[in-house]
Amino acid sequence: MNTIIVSDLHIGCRYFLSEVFERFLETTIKGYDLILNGDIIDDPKMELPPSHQVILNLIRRASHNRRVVWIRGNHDNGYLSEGFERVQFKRVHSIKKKLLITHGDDFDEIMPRNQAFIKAFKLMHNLRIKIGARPVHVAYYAKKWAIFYRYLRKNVMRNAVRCAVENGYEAVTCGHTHYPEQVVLNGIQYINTGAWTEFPACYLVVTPDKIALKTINGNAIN
Ligand SMILES: [Mn+2]
Repeated sequence: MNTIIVSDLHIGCRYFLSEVFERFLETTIKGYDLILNGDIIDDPKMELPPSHQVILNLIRRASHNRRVVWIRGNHDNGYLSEGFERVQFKRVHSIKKKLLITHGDDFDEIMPRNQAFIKAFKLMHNLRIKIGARPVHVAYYAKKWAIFYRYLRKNVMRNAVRCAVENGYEAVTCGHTHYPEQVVLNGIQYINTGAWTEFPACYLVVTPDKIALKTINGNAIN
């Protein structure tokens, strides 16, 4: 069975591209298994706007005629909702010995240790919006901090690749960094599927002979 993998939808977040994702679910993924690789819900305690609730209903419906796996990330860990009996919730998933799939927060040694920095950072982000700057998702703002962001990205990448090597996988895919990329490091393919809170929204297509990262308009990412 062929599989499609997406990550970091952040359903409930004002930047979630709900209409784009709805179209994607109704068209692109027909005939594929679906893997949701973490941070699918932005905040489990928050009530969802109706247009976002629709997406959860579509995911629920999709699970009745294909395999749907929901891998927990740092945002949606502990999320429980009725009607997802056919969805498999887990922290790590794999497709044979070929592809290791996990959100990536376990590989992140930087963010959890820098709570004070994150707090200050969010404060500045909020202040910036209050001053009148165009509101952007906090991850988008983080990308302006190029050196810190690059360090975070590479840290997740290096640890993911190390984990793939140690466990005998040919490739590994994560989300978490909100930065779509497909690279080869130490002979291991590392793919990050980015986020659905900004363009280009990406998805990974896994077939018996290839692993390809694509944007929603069908283009390959590199
Ligand atoms: Mn995320």
